Amino acid sequence: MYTKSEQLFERAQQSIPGGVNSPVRAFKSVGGTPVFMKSAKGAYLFDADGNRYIDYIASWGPMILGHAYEPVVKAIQEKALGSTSFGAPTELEIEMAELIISMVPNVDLVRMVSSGTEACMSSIRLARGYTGRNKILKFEGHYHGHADSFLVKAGSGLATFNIQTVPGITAGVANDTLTAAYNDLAAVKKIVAEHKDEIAAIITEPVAGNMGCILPAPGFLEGLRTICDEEGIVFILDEVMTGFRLAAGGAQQKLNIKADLVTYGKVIGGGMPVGAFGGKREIMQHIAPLGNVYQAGTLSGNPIAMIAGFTMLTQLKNNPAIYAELEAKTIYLRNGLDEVLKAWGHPYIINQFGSMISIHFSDHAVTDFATAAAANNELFKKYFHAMLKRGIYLPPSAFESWFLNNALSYADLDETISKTKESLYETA
Ligand code: HOZ
Repeated sequence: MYTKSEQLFERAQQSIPGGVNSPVRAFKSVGGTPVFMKSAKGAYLFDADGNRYIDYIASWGPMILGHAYEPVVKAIQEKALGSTSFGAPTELEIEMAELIISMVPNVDLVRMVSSGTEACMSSIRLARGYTGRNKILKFEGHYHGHADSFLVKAGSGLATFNIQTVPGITAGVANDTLTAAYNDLAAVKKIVAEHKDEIAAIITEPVAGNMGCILPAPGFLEGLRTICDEEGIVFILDEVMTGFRLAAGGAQQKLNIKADLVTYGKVIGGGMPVGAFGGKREIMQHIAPLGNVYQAGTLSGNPIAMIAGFTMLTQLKNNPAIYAELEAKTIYLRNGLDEVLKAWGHPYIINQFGSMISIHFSDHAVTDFATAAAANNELFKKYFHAMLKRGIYLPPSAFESWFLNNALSYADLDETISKTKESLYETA
């Protein structure tokens, strides 16, 4: 007897590569059939078979207030009556830019795009155009979308599927991407010294979320900031996951760190396909039509995406208590998981920052890609499936962070903790 998800996956594979439109969804690394979703409300996902799951991916970040959040849904419905796209400027785009600038430190100008990939891709083009240099430095296990330059030693799906080299990326592009281990400031200094006046940008996730959740070591981000200042390198913070999630002003606010350019993604659209990059006027004014660094898009500033994002960001700006509530819930979950994992007696590490958290089955601290990859990810697969069958939807990879949403109740968290206990004893 096949489930509806199994039937849909079988059918999907006839017309969609691998049956999915983004690789991590295929469950390839954890095995089994991806669950096909039908709807979601608040903290719960409902699949095609009618099963309910407590959701810990929140559409990979954006559903901070829970799914189908009523003010956002209503705003989209009303806006759609006035057309879904113009390809011409609207007042709403100005309101959105003004709102972002009012919430985020260090942003004088902001350009809307349609995804985090576009935002990161455009930010490094801008950094190259601004500095006249070609190389960028990124960190192993970080994922900045799927633009060519970023697919060198990347996290997320590439780590999940152990893709070391991506066919289609030219040697020239790969040579212009330098990499260092996250949290290794000495390695960064060495690379920068070896490539004096060649590096246009250092780009980093402030809190890594594409190899599980990994925190910046004390002084690491500050050290990068200093190196960039000394060497004339553009410091880019990829806040696709952390922006508007860790605080209204993102990681910049929460960690008191200043970027030259900052990139945003899905969160900024309340779940609609949106991204943005922004920063200092001195750099941003090189973007066309002010400058010659070209970047464009018919759907940039799309009215439906803008109203969804504007409505959600307004809620976040007006209710800063949400961040304390979310963090308190995440700490409650961490403490509960810690208790059951400790009693279980096998090695584990919980990394948590704000409303991002993940478990690595490891006996040593997980601080970078090498330590994340050395964890017992076979055990993670078993844990994932044991949780899934108990109605808890975790990221289908140990190389992804979990994201909490504020619709989660303490009863949901208790259920997650008790089901973790059952799952652990079932898996090992
Ligand atoms: N890149 C996303 C997580 N880091 C996964 C996107 C998806 O598969 O939907």
